[in-house]
Amino acid sequence: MMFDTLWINIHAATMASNGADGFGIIKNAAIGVKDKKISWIGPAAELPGKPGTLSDDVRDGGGKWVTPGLIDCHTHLIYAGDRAVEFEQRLQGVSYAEIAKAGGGILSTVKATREATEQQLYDAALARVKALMREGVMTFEMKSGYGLDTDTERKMLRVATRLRDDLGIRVQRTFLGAHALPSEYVGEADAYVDFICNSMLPVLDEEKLVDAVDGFCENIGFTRRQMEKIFKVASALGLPVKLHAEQLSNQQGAELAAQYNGLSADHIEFLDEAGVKAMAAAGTTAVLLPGAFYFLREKQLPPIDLLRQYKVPMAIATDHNPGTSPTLSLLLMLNMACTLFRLTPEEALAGVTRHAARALGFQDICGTLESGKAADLALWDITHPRDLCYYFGANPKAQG
Ligand code: DI6
Ligand code: FE
Repeated sequence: MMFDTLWINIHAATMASNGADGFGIIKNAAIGVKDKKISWIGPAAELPGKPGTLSDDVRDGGGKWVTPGLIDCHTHLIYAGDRAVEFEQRLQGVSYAEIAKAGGGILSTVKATREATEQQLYDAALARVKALMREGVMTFEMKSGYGLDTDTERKMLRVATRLRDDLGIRVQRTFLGAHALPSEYVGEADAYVDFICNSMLPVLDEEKLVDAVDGFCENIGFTRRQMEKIFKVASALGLPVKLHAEQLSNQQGAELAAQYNGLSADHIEFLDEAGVKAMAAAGTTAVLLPGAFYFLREKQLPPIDLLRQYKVPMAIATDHNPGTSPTLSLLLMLNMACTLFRLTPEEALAGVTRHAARALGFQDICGTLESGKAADLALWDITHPRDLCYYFGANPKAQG
C-alpha cells in the first residue's frame, strides 16, 4: 500500500509559505502518511487512485480542519512550587524587578526546585505538558534554569528527556544556567559565569542533556558581556544559542544573539531598529511572549512593524513559568498575540507552527503540512483557521 494512513474529507491549513493565502488553505484535502511522515498532501480530487486502493487505514475527517501540530517554542515547564503570593504582591504595587532584587522571584522557584525530587518534578511537569497537548501542541522547548547548580540543572534536563521519550513529543532541551544569580554567588556574577563556562555547561553537554543554550540578558539578569562568554562556549560545543533579550530594558541582547547566529531572541519589547536589522541579517527568529507581557501588565509593545518591515519571522509561545506567565494555553497566546500585539490571525498561527519550528531550528522537520515533514496533524472543530485566534478560553481541538 502506498500510505500507512490516508486522511480524506478534511480541510487543511498547511501553513506552508508558498500558500496563496497566509494559511496555505487546501479545501477538501487528502493527506497520505507513511512512516510517520507526510508523503502526499493535496486536493482529494488529485489523489493518484481510489482511497481504498492507496491505504488499508482510510480515515474520514468529517469535514474538520487540520493544521500542523502546534509548537510551543519557549517554556519553563519544569519546576516545583508556584508564585501566587508574588502575584498578589505585584497587585499591591511591588514590581517584578523589586521582588527579584529582594531575593524572591526566580530564586524562590530555585529553592523549591532544588528541594524537589526528580520524580516530583516529572509529575508536576507531566500534568502541564498534557494540558498543552490537549490543545494540539506536539513540539516543545523546555528550559532548565531553576537549578543554577549542576545537580539541579541535570535533574531538570533529565525530566525534559524523560518527557520527550515517554510522551513521544519532540522536545528541545535548553540549558538556562544564566537565568539568575544563585545565592551562593551573590556579588560574584563573573565567578558564576565562569562556573557555567568551565564546568556546568560542558559537563551537562557531555552527558548529552543539552540541545541549546539560553540566558537572561537584563539589568536584573546577566550582562551582554557575560552572555557572550557563555555563547562562546556554547558555539565551541556546537550548541545553538538563543536569548531572553530586551524584555524590561534595551541591553542590545538581540544583536548579540544575532552575532552568534542565534536561533531566536525572545520577549524583545525594548528592541530597537538596529537590533531588528541584526536579527534579519542573521536569520534569527523573534519569539513574542504575550503571556508575560499581559501578566506583568507591561506597556511597551514589541516593535511589530519593524519586524514586519525587515521580514523577521515572528514566533509566539507561552513562556510558561511560575513567575511571569503561568498559562497552560498556547491557543490563548494566539488570541493575545492578535489583541495585544495586533498580529493578524495568519501571522499568529504561523507563529505557533512554521515560525516556531524555525525558532527551534526544526524547520525541515515540522511546522508545516508538506510532503516530507512529520505527520503531526492537529484536527479542529472550526469553520476557518482564523477561528483558532478568535476564540479565547476555549479549545476547539477535535479528537484525532
Ligand atoms: N524571563 C521570563 O519571563 C522568565 N524568565 C525570564 O528570564 C521568568 C521566570 C520566572 O520569573 O520564574
Ligand atoms: Fe522565558
